[in-house]
Amino acid sequence: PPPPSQAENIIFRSRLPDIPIHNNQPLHTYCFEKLVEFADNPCLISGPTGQTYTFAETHLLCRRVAAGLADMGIKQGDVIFLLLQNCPQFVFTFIAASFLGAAATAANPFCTSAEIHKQFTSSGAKTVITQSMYVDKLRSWEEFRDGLVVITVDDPAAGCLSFSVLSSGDEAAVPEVSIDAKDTVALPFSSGTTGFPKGVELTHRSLISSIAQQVDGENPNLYLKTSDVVLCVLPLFHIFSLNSVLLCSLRAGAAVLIMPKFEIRTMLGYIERYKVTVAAVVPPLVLALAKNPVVENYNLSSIRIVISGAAPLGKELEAALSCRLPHAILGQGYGMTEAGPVLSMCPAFAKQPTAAKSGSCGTVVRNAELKVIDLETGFSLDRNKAGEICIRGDQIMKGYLNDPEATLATIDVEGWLHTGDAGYVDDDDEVYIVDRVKELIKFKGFQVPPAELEALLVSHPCIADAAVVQQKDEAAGEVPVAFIARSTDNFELTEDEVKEFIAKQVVFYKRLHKVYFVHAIPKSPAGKILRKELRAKLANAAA
Ligand code: 4UU
Repeated sequence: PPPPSQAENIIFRSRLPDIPIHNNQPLHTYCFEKLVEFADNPCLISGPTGQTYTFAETHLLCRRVAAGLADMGIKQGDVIFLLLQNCPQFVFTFIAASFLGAAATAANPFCTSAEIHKQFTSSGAKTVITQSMYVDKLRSWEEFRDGLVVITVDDPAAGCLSFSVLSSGDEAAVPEVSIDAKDTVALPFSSGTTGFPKGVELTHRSLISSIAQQVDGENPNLYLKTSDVVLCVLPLFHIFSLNSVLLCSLRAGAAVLIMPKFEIRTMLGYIERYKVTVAAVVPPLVLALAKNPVVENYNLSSIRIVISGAAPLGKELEAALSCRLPHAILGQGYGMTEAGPVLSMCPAFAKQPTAAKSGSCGTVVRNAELKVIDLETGFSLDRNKAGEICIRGDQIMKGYLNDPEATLATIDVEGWLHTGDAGYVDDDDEVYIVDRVKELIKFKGFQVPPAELEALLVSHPCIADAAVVQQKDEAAGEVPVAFIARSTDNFELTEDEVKEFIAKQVVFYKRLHKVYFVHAIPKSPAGKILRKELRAKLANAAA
């Protein structure tokens, strides 16, 4: 539908002035713009091996891998599939793709073979970079049998190539390509406001704009120094870590401490040993840092900034962590894959910090416009009034890959991206999220798309109809639960059978935590599931 007409939009902007952003160049050029200045500084530190790559070494490896990929036939416009835990090779390959004018899509290696295959085919990827322990997930694919090139960063499994075929490329032989700022460079997957996961086309321009909005200018909103050591424990296949940890650090000249997976003692040990100064976390990690008794045994005094994002952070939790890290600035970033991803960031992270209140997601990033619209009328709302948050600027996605319909449903004709988050802006320009009006469920910050689970459920012969919604959960924030209408003659289907049926087919965070049997799923006249009604049912049952 066309946007409703309102004489004038009420638009919120950053507390910080706009800055010039040179987003007309390739992402790798922008990230390594100050290579000469940073050349000998540590860039990537591998936690498990302790191996450090300087900026010069990192840049060299990125170019070698780019040449290696080109030798294997990867061309401009191709997509490379990363199925990796965090590791330096993730970084080399991601940046190498940028050099070639190609794009990288990264999937969670914990996903099932079928989940990974969906992303693989939908992204149109050509080559897979993974670890030998995940190769079994690819073996059943037709593409694998037909000779798909699979490269492993460790000792190659049967039928795979070693990463050394890439890293031994000739850095002087990186093909010259002419990259348009509107070319896609990263293709993370997100279900957005509705439906199945889709490829989110983030261009060179979107990512440069987003990084610049965070770390560029005289007074960066997120002030990273060349002496900083930034903790990279959140997975690089998710946009929070990829953008705000990795790419922002490359741009600002900070070192990135790479951890393949979260383990509390290992993480605390690294923080102490490498003197981590900036930690990007999700609320369950804040919980661990604030409440786990083992934290007392480590010296975490090097930490000066903790950025929490990807899910709501409770005030009590923030206060509890504050007690443990009295010298650190705690604050939130608010992001969404489609938004490039950052919409707002705590202003206390700035070089010239300004105060932020507990519970706020910070202020809208600079060089961007944010509005809050009435869910019914679409008209923009004034301060302190909650509605759907919309964002506009060069940082947002180009669109969903091969899905113009979903793109149009998310970015309107005036260029506003509709987030599906309900929130408001207060008198001090701070953004607060109060609810999620889209169907997406977030388990510890991980995306759980209900549509995916519903499709699996109705494929069961004893299930006539199904709806999946979130239920509040202390540890995970939210967990998916299902309402199920059984086929009339199959009343023997049990809750455990349903849970098991799903658990076999999905990654751990998409598992159902509860099943409610109902006679019918409430639907609108148009046939849409009335999720609000189901969520209200759960809230009433809990009260
Ligand atoms: C309440 O979660 C993300 C990106 C997060 C991010 C990125 C860069 C945070 C800080 C940063 O610097 O992306 P998605 O696409 O996985 O999920 C998006 C959704 C949002 O629409 C919102 O519902 O995750 C929720 N969300 C939050 N909710 C994200 N951040 C927050 C937050 N508080 N701080």
